[in-house]
Amino acid sequence: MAGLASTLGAGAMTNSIREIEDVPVIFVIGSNTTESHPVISYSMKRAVKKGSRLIVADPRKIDLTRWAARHFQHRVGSDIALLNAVMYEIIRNEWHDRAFIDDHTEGFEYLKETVSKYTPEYASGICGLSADEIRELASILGTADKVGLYYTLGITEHTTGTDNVRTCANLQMLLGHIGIENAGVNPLRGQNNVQGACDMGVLPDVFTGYQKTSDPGTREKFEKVWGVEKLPGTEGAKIPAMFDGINHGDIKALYLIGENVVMSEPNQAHTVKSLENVEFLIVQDIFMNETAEYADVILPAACYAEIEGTFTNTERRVQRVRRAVTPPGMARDDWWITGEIAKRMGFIMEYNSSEQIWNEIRSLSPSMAGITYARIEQQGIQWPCPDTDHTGTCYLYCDNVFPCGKARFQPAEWKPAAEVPDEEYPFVLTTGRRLWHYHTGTQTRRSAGFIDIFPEELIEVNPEDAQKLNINNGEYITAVSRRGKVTVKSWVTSRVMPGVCFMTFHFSEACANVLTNNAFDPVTGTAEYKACAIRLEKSNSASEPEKQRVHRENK
Ligand SMILES: Nc1nc2c(c(=O)[nH]1)N[C@H]1C(S)=C(S)[C@@H](COP(=O)(O)OP(=O)(O)OC[C@H]3O[C@@H](n4cnc5c(=O)[nH]c(N)nc54)[C@H](O)[C@@H]3O)O[C@H]1N2
Ligand SMILES: Nc1nc2c(c(=O)[nH]1)N[C@H]1C(S)=C(S)[C@@H](COP(=O)(O)OP(=O)(O)OC[C@H]3O[C@@H](n4cnc5c(=O)[nH]c(N)nc54)[C@H](O)[C@@H]3O)O[C@H]1N2
Ligand SMILES: [Mo]
Repeated sequence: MAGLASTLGAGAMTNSIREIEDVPVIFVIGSNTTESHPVISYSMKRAVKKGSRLIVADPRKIDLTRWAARHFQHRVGSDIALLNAVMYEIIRNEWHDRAFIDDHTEGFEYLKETVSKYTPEYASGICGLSADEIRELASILGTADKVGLYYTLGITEHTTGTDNVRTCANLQMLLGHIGIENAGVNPLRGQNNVQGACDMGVLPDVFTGYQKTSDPGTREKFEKVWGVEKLPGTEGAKIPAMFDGINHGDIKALYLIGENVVMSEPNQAHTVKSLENVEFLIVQDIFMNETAEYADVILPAACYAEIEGTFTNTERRVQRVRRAVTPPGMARDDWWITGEIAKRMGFIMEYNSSEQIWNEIRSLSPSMAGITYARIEQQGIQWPCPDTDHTGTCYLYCDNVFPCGKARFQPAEWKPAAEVPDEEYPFVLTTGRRLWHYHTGTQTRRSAGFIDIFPEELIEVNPEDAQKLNINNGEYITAVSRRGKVTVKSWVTSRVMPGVCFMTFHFSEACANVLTNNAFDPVTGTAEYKACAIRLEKSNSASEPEKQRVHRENK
């Protein structure tokens, strides 16, 4: 197989949510689960009440650590060093699952060789945990009956994101904790339907159901149903390549459907330059946003409560969505707008309903073939579901049948982040979310309740650092990176360790993405949102900064 990690990197939980409650050890690495995945965090808390040991590895003292038996607070960007050392210890103590490795994997010798230099002492110098702490983590994971591993963006949003994911997969393969109930490798998917979007082929190299565009047989199948000739077999561009293409004059138009890139892409100045350079920009959104300011055309879309269709959740469950309210004004379903544009460009893309589109998708995608609207009327079904008699799949790789035969270890060497602190920019900035807000705030900043609870951006600064810089809790300070600066209120807190700061991208007045680095993982194109270098300056004005770029009525 192309490697277990690449299947997992396509991003699907191998286990189901209900399986969380019955695993002896839950290992959460790089996921702020209580704030970003509150529903799943309830399953983890219930598991702890039933006797599971929750182990958290995160550079921040996130709320989940309150339920954890152990919190390993390692440095930002050091996951590969930490996990390689854990695997070194597991192999040294012979805690690895020889039978599973012999029968179902390949490349174990290569893994063993790669991790051989990651002694706990060596890794300690990189990740900041003591060698004993690393041995303790290895012993907890290595001697457990089953470990369920859960990760999110703390693992993926690095220039080494793919290698980080592979390393998580290597660990679970080494322990034989894959292809069985409860244990596995589980990326918690972020948006309500990001799993569905990927399943629908909203990636540069696949059709629906992860069928490769490079495969001539697959292309022929789609060409027949769509009545077209010669669908391209080449890969489309990922976001960094799109912006580069615009800036080099190769890409003339950009069509954004539900992406507020000015706020959500790294290095805002670079994003804005790209939007200014593109000849034609279409923004299709449910609200006016920062990105739409640059648009030539704005197309109003209907939102989740105004449409019929399906969303696929993090455990691969395809669920029905029903229209609860009528869309306002000229807002239309996203699929309808796209179809109309296709029509005006000369291709008849005539669909009458979401169900009709879904039936075409399932006729072309074996993994979803058995999921009909009638069958998910009451409860969703988890793909793979190959036919209408199949009840769906709770956990993947059951009986150790992997997509292309054996699971391959893909060991990786630790590499530092693209930008690390130095004298001029001595702090690591890592970024993410708060419970009370959603991404670029277009939705949550319209809710009075959320604004009351969490009205503005806060930068987390460790008390030791604050004392050295004479920063008081609640004081407005300036955070500066090589790409820009923002004025932001400080939150002096030991949630972050010394040398680390944390911000979100929820507030346009002080958006972390003014500061973040647009270096990206070469395989996925995902940016290094989780690590850049900044410095903190006392702000000249002691008062609240003037609000910039607030386009919202906040009703
Ligand atoms: N309330 C709320 N919930 C959301 C969202 C939202 O905007 N608001 N967005 C949704 C979306 S799309 C997504 S993708 C998910 C994201 O879900 P998460 O990834 O859980 O959310 P983040 O806040 O990005 O948290 C990442 C975690 O990684 C840690 N971290 C930072 N650097 C490192 C590192 O180098 N190594 C490790 N191991 N950990 C590190 C951070 O301290 C943090 O705890 O959340 C989803 N849920
Ligand atoms: N610094 C930093 N930046 C990050 C991240 C991070 O951790 N740190 N995380 C990244 C991640 S994981 C994600 S997922 C992105 C999110 O980045 P975005 O997707 O750009 O953020 P959203 O605020 O969710 O913006 C989505 C837009 O879609 C609109 N919208 C909502 N529903 C619909 C709909 O049904 N139809 C249409 N047409 N529009 C709709 C909203 O109004 C909004 O303008 O941010 C990324 N950026
Ligand atoms: Mo996301």
